[in-house]
Amino acid sequence: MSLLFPALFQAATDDSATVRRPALRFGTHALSHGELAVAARRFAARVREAADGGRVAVWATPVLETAVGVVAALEAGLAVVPLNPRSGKAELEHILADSAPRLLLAAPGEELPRAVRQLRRLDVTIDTGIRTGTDTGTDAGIDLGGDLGGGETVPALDEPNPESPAFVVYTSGTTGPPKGAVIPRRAVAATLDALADAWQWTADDVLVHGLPLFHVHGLILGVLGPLRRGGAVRHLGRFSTEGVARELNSGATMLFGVPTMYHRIAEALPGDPELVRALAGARLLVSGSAALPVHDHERIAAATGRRVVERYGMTETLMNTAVRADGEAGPGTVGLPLPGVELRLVEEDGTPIAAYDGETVGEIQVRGPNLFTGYLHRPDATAGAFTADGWFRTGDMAVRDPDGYVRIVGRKATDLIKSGGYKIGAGEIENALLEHPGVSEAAVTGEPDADLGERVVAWVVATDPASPPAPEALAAHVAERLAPHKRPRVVHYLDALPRNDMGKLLKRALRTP
Ligand code: MCA
Ligand code: AMP
Repeated sequence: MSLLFPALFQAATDDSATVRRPALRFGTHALSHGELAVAARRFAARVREAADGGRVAVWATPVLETAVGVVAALEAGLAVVPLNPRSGKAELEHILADSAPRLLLAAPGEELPRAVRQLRRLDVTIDTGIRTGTDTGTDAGIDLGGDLGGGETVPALDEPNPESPAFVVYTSGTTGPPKGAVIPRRAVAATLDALADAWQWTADDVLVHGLPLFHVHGLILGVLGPLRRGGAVRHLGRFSTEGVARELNSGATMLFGVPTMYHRIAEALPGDPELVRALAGARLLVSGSAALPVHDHERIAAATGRRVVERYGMTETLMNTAVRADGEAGPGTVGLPLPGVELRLVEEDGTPIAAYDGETVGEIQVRGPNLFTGYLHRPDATAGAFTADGWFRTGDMAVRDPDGYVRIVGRKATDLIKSGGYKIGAGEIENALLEHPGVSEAAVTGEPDADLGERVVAWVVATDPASPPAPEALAAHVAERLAPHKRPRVVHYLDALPRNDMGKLLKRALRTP
């Protein structure tokens, strides 16, 4: 029998070595696999009762309770809706109305905004079954039959159908509010096992990262990944190059980050010998969520002798390709399709491209067990996302090299912005800006940014051109409604937006001089 529920955490078997191994560490708060199994199973029973089969929202601050709450809800067989604790009012209200969670899990003491206060709240309690004053130390507390010493039993819950939803993760489109991607348990298991194969990821690995826990990258790959392997994750709470150096120099073996984090590492390396030593000694450095600039890749390689490997995925598809641990990690390549993933490039009209010439550009389409099942309450959007024969249209444009390596060269939609690794739809920001009384017209574009990859730029026609709203006021307006990472970093004021004879907005004409 497995330590946690079998299908998602199969690798964490119940041998006594795994039981004692570290599983999760957030600052000074840590749990071994055995402690996590007991705490999650105990809490799962409470979650299951309170949620009554409904979805479970998790207030995803970067703390141990978030990880335990997610594991417990999954063990209870329920779908988790991770919430960005910095979501603004409008975004939060939309997500809650759309996903209708029965319950909200949060760390004790966490102050919640008004929008979530109407939900039933359950504080995540971490009860590892280890009682002081008894001699039933860690081992005795973790009898996997469920006997926790003192005769108390915590039975494992039945493993749900692999097609049942594990997560509903909200992701931006070009227009309208974010859509909830329904990710089944089967996809989580498939993607984590494919990555394990690609990266020789084992129970001996200790991952470090400072990614947010309300997206696929930080939560599914960065927390469930190590747990499924029976290994460990140390979360930094908040990304810093000091934190990365400290953990990699004290036992961590792998680093996950978005390109902005690697950019900040590349900037810091010249003056930080501890950081150089840390990266040079790591087993694997992985970048994802956006393209890693060649310049940063090369600067890190030159300073540390290590090449960052990239993997390519999406909320809807989880992971599609990766540079393998034993593969050739060059700048600008996201590697080979993962085991089980079918990948093709197609022309504008849908014709598959046969060439592996490093030149012919096509849209990436994928099929495989890693895919989501659809957007919640959006059959129209789900249907539009797939071809008639079941390929998912990623909207990412790429070429394939003769050795099969995929290189992403761009994106189909200019109205999708990737900033700091977050996907941001221009439309949702335009709508938020238009709700400001000082804005009569608004357009949003993404522009290259050395740190963020792209920065959000707003083009605004003021209601009163004589006294337009200040850029900071517009940034705060968007941050409060949506989320701080969606706020415009630059605001340009125009007398009119450029339009063609039909009145259609010409976004391509909007470029910072
Ligand atoms: C600034 N702040 C504000 C305002 N201005 N707050 C409210 N109103 C304002 N007007 C605050 C911010 O909240 C934040 O607060 C601080 O100022 C700085 O924010 P910012 O400059 O936006 O960001 P940063 O702190 O520099 O963060 C860079 C980052 C971050 C750490 C790289 O962008 C990040 O964590 N990115 C990860 C994205 C990710 O995980 N994507 C995965 C999705 P404070 O200082 O208190 O924090 S993609 C995915 O999952 C797919 C599957 C894939 O392929 O991986
Ligand atoms: P999201 O929808 O937030 O999950 O972001 C998914 C998108 O991030 C993909 O469609 C790509 O455009 C982009 N992406 C993820 N990983 C990479 C990568 N390694 N290189 C380039 N783009 C990436």
